[in-house]
Amino acid sequence: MSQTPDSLPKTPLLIIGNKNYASWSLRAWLLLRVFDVPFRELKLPLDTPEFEARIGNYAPNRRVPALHDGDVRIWDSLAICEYANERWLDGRGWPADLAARSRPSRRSASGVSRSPPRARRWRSERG
Ligand SMILES: N[C@@H](CCC(=O)N[C@@H](CS)C(=O)NCC(=O)O)C(=O)O
Repeated sequence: MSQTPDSLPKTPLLIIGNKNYASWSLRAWLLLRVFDVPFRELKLPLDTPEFEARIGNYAPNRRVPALHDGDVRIWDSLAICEYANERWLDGRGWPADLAARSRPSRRSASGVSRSPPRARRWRSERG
């Protein structure tokens, strides 16, 4: 572990939707599980009144996954993976190869920042 402040409890809490079709949740869950990071898991079933009622207590963006590590609150799967990589994995969470290492952030960022098709068409029409 590269950083172990005394104020942080030993067992972080990962809040997820499910592991069947909530792939964002699964990514964070898999990283922690594959590297044997001890964590507790809280499932908030997607598209339910329970999710709507409780998610705001855990994630300001009202989405899963979210990770609570003591007072540290993290949301967004890539941010969670980056945090876990530094906090518990000493860099083993990402590939050693630089080009391979750029893949997760490139895929995740382009998924979030993708222009809607209409804007793309408008740009290509204008050259
Ligand atoms: N970019 C976010 C996406 C998170 C996301 O969209 N999660 C979905 C479930 S897979 C969610 O929480 N949906 C709840 C909602 O939209 O109300 C991440 O990587 O964590």
